[in-house]
Amino acid sequence: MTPTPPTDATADDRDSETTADTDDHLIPRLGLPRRDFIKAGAAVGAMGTLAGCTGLLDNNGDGVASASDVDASVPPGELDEYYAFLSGGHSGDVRVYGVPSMRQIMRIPVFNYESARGYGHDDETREMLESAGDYTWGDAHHPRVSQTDNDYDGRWVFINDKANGRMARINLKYFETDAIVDIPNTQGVHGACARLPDTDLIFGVGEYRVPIPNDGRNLDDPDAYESVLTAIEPESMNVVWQVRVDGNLDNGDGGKNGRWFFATDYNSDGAVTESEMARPDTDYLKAFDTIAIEEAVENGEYEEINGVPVVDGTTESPLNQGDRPLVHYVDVPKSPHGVSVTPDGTYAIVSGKLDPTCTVVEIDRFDEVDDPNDVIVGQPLVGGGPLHTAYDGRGHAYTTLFVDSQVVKWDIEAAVDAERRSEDPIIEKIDVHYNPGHLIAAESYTADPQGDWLISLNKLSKDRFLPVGPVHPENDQLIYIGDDDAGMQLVKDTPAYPEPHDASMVHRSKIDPEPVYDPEDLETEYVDVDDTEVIREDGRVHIKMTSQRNEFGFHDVTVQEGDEVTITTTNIETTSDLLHSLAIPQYDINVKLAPQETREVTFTADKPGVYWMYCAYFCSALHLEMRSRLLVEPEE
Ligand code: RUQ
Ligand code: CUA
Repeated sequence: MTPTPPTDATADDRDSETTADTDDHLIPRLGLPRRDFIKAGAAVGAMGTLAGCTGLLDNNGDGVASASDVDASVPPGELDEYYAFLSGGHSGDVRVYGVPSMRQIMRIPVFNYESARGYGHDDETREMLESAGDYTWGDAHHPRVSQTDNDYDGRWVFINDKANGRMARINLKYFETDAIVDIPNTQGVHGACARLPDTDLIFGVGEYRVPIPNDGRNLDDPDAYESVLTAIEPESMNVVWQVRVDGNLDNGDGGKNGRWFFATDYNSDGAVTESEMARPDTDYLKAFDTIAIEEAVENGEYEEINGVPVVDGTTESPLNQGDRPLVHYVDVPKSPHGVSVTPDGTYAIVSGKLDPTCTVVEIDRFDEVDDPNDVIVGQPLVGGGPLHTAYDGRGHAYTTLFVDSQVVKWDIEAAVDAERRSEDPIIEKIDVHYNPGHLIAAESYTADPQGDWLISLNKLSKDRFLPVGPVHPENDQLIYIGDDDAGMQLVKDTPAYPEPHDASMVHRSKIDPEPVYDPEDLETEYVDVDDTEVIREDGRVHIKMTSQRNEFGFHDVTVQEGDEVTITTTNIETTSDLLHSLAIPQYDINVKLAPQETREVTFTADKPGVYWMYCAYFCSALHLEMRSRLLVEPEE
């Protein structure tokens, strides 16, 4: 999303005071402190960590240092230290980068049909996409990696579809999407987060207010529209409950101790136009007591709507009046956007978006205070257009400033000690190019961030890359944050196809993908050399065949015009990285087959003629010869 800035300001009219502040902190230096040297050294291999003491470069001539002497190159043949999972926005996919090289290693289709991976082209993935709403695209925003005991466990990535109100699960054993659920009673599921420490619930944060159920009632009565928070069970991907609230819901994050979930609300008035939505000086941070909500569901205190127990969490709800309210409403300025919980679980930090502050909320105080606003313990003045906050595990917060085109580093405890709206907790600001949305620090969402790398996901790149027409790439900038003395150091620009939103960064030791499929994990039955056959029955033809270098199990198969044809193909290779595909272009088929993978595709042979079935993955010198004929006999 592109948030509405309070003014039209962009990088070009940055506050000169903050720029000067940046300069002060970005001073040339001789080297990294030892601990950071070790971390950086591990990241880039033994060599080349300090590429001489070059100082900082004013490489775009604006008088501001914008590159550093931290060498983030990863030599050919060497591997990165981190996986970064970046959402693809309205491309609908997830991109996998290696950090610090920022090389894009893989793309994982999620809400988009994609031919290179045959996603949406075989029966199983097509059915998954169609049964979850039959949409052809999605807007993937918030990739969150599953955790156990507040640390990444390498099992799954969950990601929302902001456009169509869906939630998807990516299986990290195979780096592929294995489940999508279309969430009822909501439009535009924005935030996507887990209940921690163990990812036992996934939350979809319902952004758009609509009538519930949305069946034609209350069409033009916005006061009667509602948003819901949705809880999803991660193993089954079933929606287990929802909570309706006043106002709307935007971004979210889970507390670390299995109880709290936080979501921002930029439309507390329930408005339907931009100017009305931006009018109130405060909107809400909502704190959901998920344990109390589960108790209400267990006690039957809900209304079932479209098959889902919906609990009433509005301010007027009787369930919200006692000493254990389901949802606490905290007033925060102004159209707040991101919320994230600090690694130690002490605070939830909310970004003001239309107010130049972040609001620090002490989570334990919810049980102690009568007025929910008394949970606010700090409110540093961070700069223009604060959107999202990440952590280094050393007590610092890093917040993107959309309007100022900067990332600001500030001290969390200093913000608690300082007066409200004070700049004292600010440590430094660094210019980014330009207009950042999210940012992510290595393992920032866990209890133990790594504290070395940070990526600022900038919405605009303007002139940072060769011009490619009116659609510009975005710019994911890599910043080194491992040296508090030297300050934040901008290391790398990375053009990104529109439009990444959020990311999670995971140390490579926590992810262990399989190089080859285990046939046991696949729904479709393995076809071995002895199993190749053609089964014909009442206008249905089932072709079971193998694929291997350099042929399919049949050189030709004849079917009748009008037959419903199913082809099941197994790539019987066991050599890793040796893929085949089954492409029948005139029938719009292209199924990918990784080693030991079996896929099935069904179509109606409604065009008589000769159709080459060929392999679209380059598999050997005789790859072009890997083709067989499908002969469709005309009806008599
Ligand atoms: S949002 S740029 Cu969809 Cu995460 Cu804030
Ligand atoms: Cu098999 Cu190309």
